[in-house]
Amino acid sequence: MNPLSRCFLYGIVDLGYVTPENVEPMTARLLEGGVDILQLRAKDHPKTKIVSYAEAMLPLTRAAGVRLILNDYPDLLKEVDADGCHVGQEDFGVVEARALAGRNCVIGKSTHTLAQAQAAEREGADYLGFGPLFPTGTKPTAKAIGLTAIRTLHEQVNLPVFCIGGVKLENLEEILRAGAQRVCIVSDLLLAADVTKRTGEVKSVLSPVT
Ligand code: TZP
Ligand code: MG
Repeated sequence: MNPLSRCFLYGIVDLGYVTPENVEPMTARLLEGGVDILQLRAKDHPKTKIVSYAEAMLPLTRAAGVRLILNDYPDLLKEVDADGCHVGQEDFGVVEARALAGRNCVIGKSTHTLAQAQAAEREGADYLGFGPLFPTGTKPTAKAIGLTAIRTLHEQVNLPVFCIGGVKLENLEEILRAGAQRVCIVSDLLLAADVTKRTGEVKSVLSPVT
């Protein structure tokens, strides 16, 4: 399994963009393009459906050696053999999420400020999301934080940090120049005419030598 330290591109199969029938083919395209870690995000979908989407994705993520992370519902890790769960500031604490998962797994946490990132590290998160950097239609209510905090964050926090929110192939170099090392991209991958190709292009900017 790809260790988190070697994960640079985080993809999300987001049911806001992907129909249930396309969960499996979209998973295949993202994996073929080279995502290093993959999340299932299905806002407002019933838990039973989330379990079935995850079960459709798991054979593919397993074969690729890529971790599958469930958004929002740590308790579902008791039902599905996914590798972890991602929680927001308004969701569960990391310790609570681990207890609900009931087994060894990866817990990621969304953060929007340096203070939240330091708190999530103290809580025992395995990785962080940091953003939204830019306004994004994928999470329209969230306030953009810009690029200025990224470098300090990496100096102060010793966890893998995935910068998220409005990250695209076209602004990736700018985000890396601001100090980002890892990114999570949703719509720029899922809405691309050729998802595999776009994912591969992003990957090669992130890790040109690997
Ligand atoms: N959390 C912060 S921004 C965001 C999430 C889930 C959405 C990012 O989506 P996109 O389409 O890559 O801007
Ligand atoms: Mg959440």
